[in-house]
Amino acid sequence: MDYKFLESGEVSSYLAGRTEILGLIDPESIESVEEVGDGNLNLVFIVFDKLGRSLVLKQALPYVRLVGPDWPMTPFRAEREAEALRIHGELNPELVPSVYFYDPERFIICMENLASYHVWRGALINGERHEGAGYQMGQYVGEIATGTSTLLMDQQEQKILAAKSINPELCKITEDLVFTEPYFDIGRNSVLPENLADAEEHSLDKAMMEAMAEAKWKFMTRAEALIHGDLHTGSVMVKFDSGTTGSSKAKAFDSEFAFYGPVAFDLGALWANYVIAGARAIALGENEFAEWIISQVSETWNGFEDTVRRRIQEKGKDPLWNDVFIGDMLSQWQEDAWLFAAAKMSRRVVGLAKAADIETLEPAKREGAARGILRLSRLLSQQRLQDSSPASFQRFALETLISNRTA
Ligand code: SR1
Ligand code: MG
Repeated sequence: MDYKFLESGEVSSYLAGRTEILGLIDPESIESVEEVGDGNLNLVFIVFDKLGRSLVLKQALPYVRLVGPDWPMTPFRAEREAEALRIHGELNPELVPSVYFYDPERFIICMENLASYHVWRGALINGERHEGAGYQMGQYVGEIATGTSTLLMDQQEQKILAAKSINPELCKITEDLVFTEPYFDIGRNSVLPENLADAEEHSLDKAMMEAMAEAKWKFMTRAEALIHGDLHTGSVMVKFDSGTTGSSKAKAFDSEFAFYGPVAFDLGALWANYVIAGARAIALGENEFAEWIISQVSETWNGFEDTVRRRIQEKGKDPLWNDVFIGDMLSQWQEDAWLFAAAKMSRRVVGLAKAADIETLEPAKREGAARGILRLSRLLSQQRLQDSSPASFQRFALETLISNRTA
């Protein structure tokens, strides 16, 4: 494969003549090009012209950026991302950045620069409360759960889209890093010396391993909807909404892991990352802020459930998919969200690709935060079978994180 890295010096000529960006930026008066990619996989450039207009160029590298060329990775994932952004954006025009064009030869997505937004993980680390962000992300997942599944899509169109949306290489990353490697280390796991015993206890827990087998099987076989596939707080941008006092706007991006998978995986990813942010706040003695963060579990669930019920009422066509069936589906998604949240929170503690919320804590505080997350993930993986309400999830999360705090 002939692969050409995008260089900042060529951005002006690269954009020249692209009719899709006419009026959005002037390629002949580019003022600045800054590479800002802080994720694990890609190159990301923010481009400004002399009038202050901007856009983003995101190029999928032919390897995993976090590790380097020793871990090759298909750049065709950019096509999956561009398609998911387009489809999710049609269902959620307010909750997804616009795509201006996709370049299949250079694996580059040209998209809206969310100039006044910040990555949610960073905003949480800074102690910002973005009211409404959790609910909006629940709405986003609810629109996808209904709008890309056979709940609302035309049966033929849905099958064709599902066939086109396979993303085997990116799914394999998740299957390995999230479900298997935390229990069967192939040399990519790491923790503080003070947490070695916690990591060992975690990896040897038989009940947890059984739960993870169930989680991995569901991830690999439940082709329900075109899910985001990596919906942590680093995949969400937030900003305070100047128009509405006390509320914020949120947008989901970075959907290169999108594939037809279980809806609850996206919910669980959000919940897990609220726990991770909450663990940081508790480690720093900010319990009130931690309570607010963890309350986003219910907020997200409410946004999701409201959207699913509303969409089925407005547009549902299949008479078999009545209120009783939708109620059963919601119960199953709720229980599975606990399962996936358990998987997603512990992998960020023991496995490759950790979370800045925890990693930037001084070791004495990180020790308790990491231990609390590992213990909580095991508790959640079992307790989901008794009571899978978001309120109960939140109670377990706060109690466990507080009781394991160190320093
Ligand atoms: C090798 S990629 C590591 C992680 O980064 C992404 O955000 C996904 O969560 C993936 O597991
Ligand atoms: Mg990402």
